[in-house]
Order: sequence, then C-alpha cells, then structure tokens
Amino acid sequence: MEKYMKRALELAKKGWGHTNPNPLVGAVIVKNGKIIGEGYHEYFGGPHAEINALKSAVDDVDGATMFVTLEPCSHFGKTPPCSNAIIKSGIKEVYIAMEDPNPMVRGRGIKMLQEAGINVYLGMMEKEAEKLNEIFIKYITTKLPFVILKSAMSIDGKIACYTGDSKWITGEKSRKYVHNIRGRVSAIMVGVNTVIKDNPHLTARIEGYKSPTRIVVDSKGRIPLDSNVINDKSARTIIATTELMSDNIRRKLKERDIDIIELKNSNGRVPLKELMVKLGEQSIDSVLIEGGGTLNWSVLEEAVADKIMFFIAPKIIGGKDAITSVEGKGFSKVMDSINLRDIEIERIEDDILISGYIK
Ligand code: AOF
Ligand code: ZN
Repeated sequence: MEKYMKRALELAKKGWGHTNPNPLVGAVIVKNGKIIGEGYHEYFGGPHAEINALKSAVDDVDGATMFVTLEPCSHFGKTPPCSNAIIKSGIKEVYIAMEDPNPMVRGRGIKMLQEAGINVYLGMMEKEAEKLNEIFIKYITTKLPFVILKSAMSIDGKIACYTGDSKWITGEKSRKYVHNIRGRVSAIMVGVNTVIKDNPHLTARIEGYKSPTRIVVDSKGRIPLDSNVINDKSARTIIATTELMSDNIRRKLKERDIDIIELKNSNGRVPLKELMVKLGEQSIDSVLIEGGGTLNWSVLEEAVADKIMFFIAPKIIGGKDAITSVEGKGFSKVMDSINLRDIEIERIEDDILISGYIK
C-alpha cells in the first residue's frame, strides 16, 4: 500500500516552487489494485491535489481508495473543501500521510470524512510528508518564514581566500543543487558585504522556476547602486535596513523600484527576528540565507535559522584572514555552541553536503 503513498509524495514534489506559501500535496486514487486517478497541487491558488486526482479519474471512483499526502481540507479558502468533494465522489477509504497543521483544518477534514462513513487511516509515510512540507508546517503555525542557512566552504571552513576570491569553492553539481533550492524558496537573503564583494545576481538559473525575492540586509545603506541585485529586474529586491540609511540612498533606491523594509537598528544591525515577522506578513514562507560570514553569525546568534545546509569542498584554503562560514564573535564555550539534529550527509561528486536542523 505504501507504494501508492510514495507515488502521491512524488506527485506532490512536482509543485515545488509554485505553491508557496501553500503546501505541496499529491493524491492517488486506487481501485481494484490499479491507479485510476492522480493529481497534485500545481500552483498557489489553484485546485487542490484531491480535486485534480478526482478530475483525472479514468474509471468510476465509487468504492475506490484515495492516498493523499496531507489531510483533505475542511474549509472554504480559495477553493471549497476537498473533504466534501471526496464524500460526494463515493470514495470509501482515505489514507492520509499527515494531519493538516493549518489551524483552519487540523483534524476537521478527517472528522468530516469519518462522519460520512469513510474509513480514514492516518500516518502512512508521515515523516516523509512532514519533511516535504517543512516550510508549510512552520509558516502556517507561526506566520514566520522557514529559514535555511546555506554555506559553501573549503574543508577548513573558509568561504573565500584572504584576497576575497571565492570562485568557485564547491563543484558545478553542488552549485546547481543550490539553484534548485533557490527555485523552491520564496526569498534569498545576503548581507550587503556579499553584494559589494561578489556582485551576485541571486537568481534561480534553473528552467521552469521563477526567481525568489532577493533580500539584502544593509543596515546603513551601503549597497552600490550599480549592483546586479538592483539593476537585474528579473526578480524583486528588498533592502532590509534601519534608520541609519541616508535619505539620499533611500530616495535613489525607491527611484529604482527597490522595496525597503526599515526596522529600528539594534547595535547598528538590522534586527533579524523582527525582519522575519515583516517577511512573514508579506507571505514569504521561506528564506534561504546565502551569507556571508557576518550575516550567518547574526542569523545563528539571533536564533532565526531552522535548518543548515553546509556544502564542503575537498579544498584547503588556509589563512587567518580568510573568512569562514560563520564569523562574528562566536560562542565562548563549546557547551554553548549550536547543535544540530537529524543530520543528513550527502555526497555530491567530490563535495559533501551536511544538512541538519537547529535544536
Ligand atoms: C493547497 N493544496 O492540495 C491542499 C491544501 O486557500 P486554499 O483554498 O488554496 O486553501 C489552502 C489550504 O488548504 C492550505 O493551507 C491547507 O491547509 C489546505 N490544503 N492546500 O494549497 C492542496 N490539499
Ligand atoms: Zn483542499
């Protein structure tokens, strides 16, 4: 039976990058041991997975079984409740991977199905489903974006040489992987030093994906007006700043259609927790932090990161003046350092990707 849920999860993934801030959902309808319908949530605001599966059915769904990766909804959102549609269709069994964490649903969909006499089985491949929707789970329950801290470094932890040269530390395949992540999140965030030094475009150069919003953390308004994030209009740019930005720069950025989020400076910095609240209010459900070392430290120190993804290349750069993936002051005791849970290690050609969640 799990093979059908596996298929539903596979279908759900096809919505990557197109459904935010809504979840990734897949559904499969099975009758007499055969898949007779399949669907997934294709884009934000579009029909839900269950509806697409019902619509695709090549046989009468009466008496069939549905496998769906998220509890069918019970509410009128942009679309009417899927639970009603399932009840009406005559489906008699529903396997659900995980309960919908949306406070509007949270068990109500299951109850509706059960009250209509449908057998509901909850929890098949739950862990996989939760991982797939880690962004949605955080966002729908907290209204804060899910924050991924990504860094690419040498085996001795450097993200650039002492000269500032950083192209390229990790291999092509790792860099492609990063473009894939960019295509899946709502926003990418960097510190202004990265813009000054590397002048990146910060777009997702991968087919079929739109580029996420670019966010530059720039407390004093030091961003060069000729930088790519300002002049390459293929993605939206937000400058997160404080009252320390001059009116002159502020005006010039506005003339260039750049959005500004201003917060009260905290020790000369942009307070990141408050910034995340503002981003959440703008429906930004996920942020990929791409450094540099100073921003990475702030993100960890202010405890806004949920997940880390560190790409490590088999190179040794050396040099006490070469910046590392996490700068700032650092912790004074090993006991106070940040610990990760649910570590995963992946090999990407000669590089190693270590991912984990902040405890
Ligand atoms: C989706 N796609 O396939 C399922 C969802 O505003 P609406 O009507 O699109 O409803 C969004 C909510 O519906 C979402 O937060 C989640 O709780 C539930 N299920 N959403 O976007 C789907 N099954
Ligand atoms: Zn629904």
